Amino acid sequence: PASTVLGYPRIGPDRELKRALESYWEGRSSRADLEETARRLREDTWRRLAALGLEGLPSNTFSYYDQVLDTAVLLGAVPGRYRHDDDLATYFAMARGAEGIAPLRMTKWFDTNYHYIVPEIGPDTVFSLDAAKPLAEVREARALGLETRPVLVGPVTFLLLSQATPDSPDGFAPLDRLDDVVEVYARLLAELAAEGVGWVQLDEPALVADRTAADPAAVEAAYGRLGRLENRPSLLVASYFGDLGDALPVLAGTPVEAVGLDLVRGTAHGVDALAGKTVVAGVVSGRDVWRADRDRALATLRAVRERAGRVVVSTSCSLLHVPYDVERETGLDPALRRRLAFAEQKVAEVVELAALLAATPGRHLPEHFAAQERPHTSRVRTAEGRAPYAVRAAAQAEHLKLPLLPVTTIGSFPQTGELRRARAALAAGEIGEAAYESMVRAEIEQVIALQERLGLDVLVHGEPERNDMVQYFAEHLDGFAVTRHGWVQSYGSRCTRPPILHGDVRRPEPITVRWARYAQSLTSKPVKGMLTGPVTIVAWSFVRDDLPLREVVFQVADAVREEVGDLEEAGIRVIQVDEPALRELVPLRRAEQAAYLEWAVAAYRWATSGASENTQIHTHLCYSDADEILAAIDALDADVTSIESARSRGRLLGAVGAFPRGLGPGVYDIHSPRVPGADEVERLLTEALRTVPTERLWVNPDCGLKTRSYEQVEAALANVVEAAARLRERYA
Ligand code: THG
Ligand code: ZN
Repeated sequence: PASTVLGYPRIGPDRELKRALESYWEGRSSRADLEETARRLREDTWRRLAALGLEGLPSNTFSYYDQVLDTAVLLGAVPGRYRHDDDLATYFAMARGAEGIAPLRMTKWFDTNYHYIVPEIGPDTVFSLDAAKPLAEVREARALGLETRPVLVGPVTFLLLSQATPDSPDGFAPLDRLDDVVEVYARLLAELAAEGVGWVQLDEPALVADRTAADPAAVEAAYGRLGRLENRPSLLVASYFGDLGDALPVLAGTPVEAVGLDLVRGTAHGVDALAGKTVVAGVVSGRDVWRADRDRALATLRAVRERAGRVVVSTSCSLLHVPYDVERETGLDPALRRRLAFAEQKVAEVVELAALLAATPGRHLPEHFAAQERPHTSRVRTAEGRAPYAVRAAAQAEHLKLPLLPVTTIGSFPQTGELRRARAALAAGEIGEAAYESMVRAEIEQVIALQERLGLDVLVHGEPERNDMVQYFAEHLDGFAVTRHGWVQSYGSRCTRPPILHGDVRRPEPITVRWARYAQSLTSKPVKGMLTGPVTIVAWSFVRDDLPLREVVFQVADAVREEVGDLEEAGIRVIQVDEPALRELVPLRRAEQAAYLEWAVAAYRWATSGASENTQIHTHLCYSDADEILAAIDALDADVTSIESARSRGRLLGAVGAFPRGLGPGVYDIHSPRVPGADEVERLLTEALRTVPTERLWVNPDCGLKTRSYEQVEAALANVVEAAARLRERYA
């Protein structure tokens, strides 16, 4: 085929799959209903792609939850504790947990905002082939008259993204099981060949990041073996999110027929090694929402064809990361809309480029089309640092008069369904601003009253007026546009609607001051201002590509800095600025990581260092490795850092040492419905006091409370307050 895509969104143009999943999980609909919705989504997608003229159609890009989880099921890597006689129950138990059984870990998919389920592989994991899903989809498409190319996570990436089972011996790594896993893939290829499948795509994105030296050897072992199979479909091995690096020549040396390259995030470097193979050239970005630069793409395609021989035009990665169709965004400024391309438009671009490439004779073009870098003056921002921590701590102790072991929460409270419905009703124009605002006011009053009654020390307003922690700010900043239907799957049934950052960012007026001031007017206890950091706002948006990322982030940091100032003006004495995406933007290539962290941290400090020494700056960091988190906490220089620690408490506390600032290792695991008792919390705090100085220990849950019920929250917080009071007695 002359044109293809590596993958396509599956949540549904109107999130049909989300609704079908949630309805099935809540017992409001049957398995047959869910399967019918899924079948219709697959059919609609195949028909649409065929109608757009795409020649190579992918299958098996649909998933009820996640493609890595699907691969674990395909290989029989299902830990015993999840097994049910019903295969769908087993699948969802792995993804979401079951009665008293925690789900498999979830983590982000490379540097995207998509999250995958982490398989558990041990030395004694028994692999077995369950090819039902890819085979069924090939047959389903064939019944529609369409031949498809099944897409699978490749064996090397699958094992590199897995984690060892808890009882694995030290030194064991899932990649140790490569030979056994490759044997299952060999059987799968034989079954697909028997099914008359012409091509199979094996995704190996793990090869683009810096990996241990083991990986080229693993590539050679896996694709040498699979390539030499007599009875198999043609193999396309696709990498994306960067360059294949030293894995490229290794792959070139194996008998696979085609290699997919990400020519947006990566380059055509070394493509000569692929002479004789087909290069699936990913020139249309699967990650951003901008129309492709056609001439530049064409130049790249011709250069690749000259050096490698056969070329298929493709997207740089799966289109899973972009919304479905920008034509539906009738509310967008037409001038902006013309610059945008979502999944549908990108398929059309791939088809058009394939036609152009085939039509015009290959005139030699400059190999690397000189990108028109737009001259820009990066503003110099003298981030005069804040006063040293000791000075700030003394000023804040004086100013805030907090008790020892202050109790606070992370920000969100359970959101009542009626509030979500009210927000939808407001958006649909069914209720007016006044009615909606009186609901928000009532909600804030309830949340403040609850925290007062429970005896917390630093309160939050519960964020009832906010939808998503990024979209909310984007809606109030110039330079951003928000979509109505531009949903993108983040994990399982959960989606985000990334704002589009298309121009210079400016803050026309205060964003959060009104509700913060209102909440503060209800209590004498300090209420935290809640802001999202500049790196996260940019990381979870679609970003303009005509300015360096650093410059864009600093523009947003200017806006956050102004908001901090206005909150202080309004009498807010504690302000939390969260950067959960700080690590998401860390470049995959180690060599680029230090430079990124340097400017990302500088942007955060720029956003917060305008605050007076009396103002206490908090930040919250979700679960991550202790040592990484320490470097970040230190560099961000927040006065207080709350950290999710339910799953790594020991390591984290061991690592923090004599922590130089306020620290709140979570004492309530909000991922579980279980309510911790006061004794348990007292033990956790006593243990923390072994490494965190008494006057710097904060008491807080692991993370936001929006996924819990009010009943659980009230009981848990009461126990947390009780435990802190007991320790205060003892340490007073
Ligand atoms: N917002 C954004 N990205 C995120 C998070 C977030 N990435 C990482 C982390 N949190 C996990 N991802 C999500 C994404 C979406 C949701 C929860 C966690 C979620 N979405 C609502 C839904 O699908 O029903 C819709 C929210 C909305 O109305 O915008 O709950 O928090 N950007
Ligand atoms: Zn968190």
